[in-house]
Amino acid sequence: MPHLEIEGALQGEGLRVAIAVARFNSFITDRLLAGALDGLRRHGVAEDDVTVVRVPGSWELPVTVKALAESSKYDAIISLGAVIRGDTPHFDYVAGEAAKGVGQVMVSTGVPVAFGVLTTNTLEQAIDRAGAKSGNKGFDAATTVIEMVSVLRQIRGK
Ligand code: INI
Repeated sequence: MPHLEIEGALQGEGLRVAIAVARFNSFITDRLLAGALDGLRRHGVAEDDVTVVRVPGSWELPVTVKALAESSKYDAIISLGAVIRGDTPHFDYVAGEAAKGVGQVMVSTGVPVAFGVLTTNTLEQAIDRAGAKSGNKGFDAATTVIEMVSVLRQIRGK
């Protein structure tokens, strides 16, 4: 059956991207940021078109992402953080709110936002996902937003 298909292009030329990155667990998040910057650069996003915003922790990501999305200055936003399980329920609150809040901003504003927040049981699992065994989730977040800008522009007919 003939059908139309929409697929995002991985072409970042001209895109303005903001990255909100948590300083908590910066040993990990610095590597996620490096991966995201590499992913943007390698897909054609100009350095001058990228803004990095540092915030204390992943809890602060939703309100930051909201302000960035509502500013209309960015085509896409990447949120980066690392929430690593400890001995208390704190993990669940921070990880849950970060995921829910960032997701709500994307849906309510229509601006693509990548959830590059690691939620892991151990530091080793976080290291694996920040440039070691399991790739770099910051890099993946960069390609995701570039793809989603393209998908949404096609749907919106822009
Ligand atoms: N913030 C994180 O980004 N990761 C964590 O693992 C974490 N833990 O475990 O506490 C964390 N807490 C800080 C939180 O994000 C806020 O910055 C803090 O509660 C102040 O609002």
